[in-house]
Amino acid sequence: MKKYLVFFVVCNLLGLYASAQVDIIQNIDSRNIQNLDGQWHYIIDPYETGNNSFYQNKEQKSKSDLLEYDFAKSTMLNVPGDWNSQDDKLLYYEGTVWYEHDFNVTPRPGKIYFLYFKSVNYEAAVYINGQKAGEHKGGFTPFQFDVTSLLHNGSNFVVVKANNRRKKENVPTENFDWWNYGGITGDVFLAEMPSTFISDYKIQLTRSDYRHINGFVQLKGRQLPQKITVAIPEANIHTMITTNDSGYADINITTNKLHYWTPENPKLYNVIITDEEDTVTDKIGFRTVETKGQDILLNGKPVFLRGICMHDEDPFIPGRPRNVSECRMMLSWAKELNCNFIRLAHYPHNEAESRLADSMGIMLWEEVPVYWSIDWENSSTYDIAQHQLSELIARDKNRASVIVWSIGNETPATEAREKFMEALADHAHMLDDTRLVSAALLGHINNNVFHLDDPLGKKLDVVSFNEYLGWYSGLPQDISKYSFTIDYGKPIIITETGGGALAGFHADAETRFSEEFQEAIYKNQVKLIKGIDGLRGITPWILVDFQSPKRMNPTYQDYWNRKGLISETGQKKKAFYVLKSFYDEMEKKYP
Ligand code: GCB
Repeated sequence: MKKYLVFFVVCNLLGLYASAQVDIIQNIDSRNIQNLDGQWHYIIDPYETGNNSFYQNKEQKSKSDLLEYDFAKSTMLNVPGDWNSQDDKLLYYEGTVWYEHDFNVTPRPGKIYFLYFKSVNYEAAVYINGQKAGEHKGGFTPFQFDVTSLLHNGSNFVVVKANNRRKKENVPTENFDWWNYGGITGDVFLAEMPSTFISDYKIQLTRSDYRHINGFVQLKGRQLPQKITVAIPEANIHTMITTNDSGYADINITTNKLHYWTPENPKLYNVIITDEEDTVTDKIGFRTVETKGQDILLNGKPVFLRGICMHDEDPFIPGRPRNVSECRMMLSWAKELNCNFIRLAHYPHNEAESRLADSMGIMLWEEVPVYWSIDWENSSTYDIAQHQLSELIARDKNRASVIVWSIGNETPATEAREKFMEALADHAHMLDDTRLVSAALLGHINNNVFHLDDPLGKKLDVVSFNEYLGWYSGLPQDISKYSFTIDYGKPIIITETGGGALAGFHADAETRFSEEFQEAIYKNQVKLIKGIDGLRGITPWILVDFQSPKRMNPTYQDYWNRKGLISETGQKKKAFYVLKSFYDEMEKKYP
């Protein structure tokens, strides 16, 4: 066993990873923020020429000054937004792009200022007025820097070096089946916080106790300890707690006044937290999720997850969604399919999606990009995977919609991978014991039997796997010949199945990429999987066609993965209706 494996197993035993702190302000949108979104100047820098100078954002002072860059004269990109969809030169670009943006602020004495990024893919180095504010790795989760001491009164500038180059040791690694959208893909805010502020909180029901709200509040700042009130006025809850010297306080509230959050009635409560200087209001739903034998119980009642997979891509741009209405469009398509569940593959999505899912009544599977064969033996790869998981859980831990944390997708079982993934599963359980932990596993096929015996299944609350019978193995008409062996005694979710079709291309059910071929896969899959004992949900691959550099067939794909039930122009394929009628049937079985 490699040294680092021993190290992180020991660290986990000692609980050291428990202290892997993620400092992000909870519920940033509802804080006192200055929105820095808009047009930012940019410079494409494939050779990293700007490393020692661009952060200074120099201007030419005299006519003889030599300056080989000039942000003020450079063109602009919209923030938030990936760069690939905004400039033809950047469609396939992987490397460094420098961003620059001017803003005005009048810092007030006693306040603390944070520069907050919702997501920058993949590495970001951030400078304010020529001084380094900090660095971040990981393309999908939020991060912030305390910039109080870097701000000037009046005009300020921020420079961001963003780099999306794929690397073996990154998470995801070099090989993945989606577009490597680069840049500042999420909102950017300057948050003004009081000298002691509510930094973080978790307010959720305990795993199987419908009457017990559990969690914590974390204050940061100068005047600690402090008294805090937590109020849920509609449920007649007003609780007073006092933090310790580090600003931390546990929340324990017993109540029988709550209406529980369900997909059918996604009830959200205003929750108001107040300390001596700060107040934050959130909308939180209360529900329990647990497993019992092979059942998944939501508020104690067995559910069947009528799901679909989704990438975080608006097909009409095409690119990363930039606002709430684009996210709503995607979630509404899932609703039309009669889904009550979405797998947000394969990385953390735009935060708006979990907020929308809370209010639209959709349960979610959220995932980190531990995808295919990453660099299992590299300790810094483990650290970045774990950090992304911590950041995702830190961001979305108050969302009732999120019921599953997924620690990865299709990771081939080896000894090194086993240690890595087990540590990640422990980490997810340790950070949040109110949700289920899973991963999309791989099976193997022998004599028409699909075996699932990945040892990682033992660590997971729900056993999930991907299978492409009828597409990567055999043809649609062969599907009925297969059977499954899965022996964990846990609930099972099929996290991927399906096949590709070019919308509008019609032929017989044996013609690859025809809508009829895809339809036959869905018809036969639905019949086959009904026989799986313990099947408690499916999330076929995928709601909408998505861009992928790995899909190069010029006739049918043209750099689009065509396994969507809806095309990139919004056209529903025949298979959409097959899955919808299966879901209508399952809804009746699990009312
Ligand atoms: C998979 C992957 C998914 C791919 C899909 C495909 O198993 O999990 O990311 O896009 O197959 O289309 O092959």
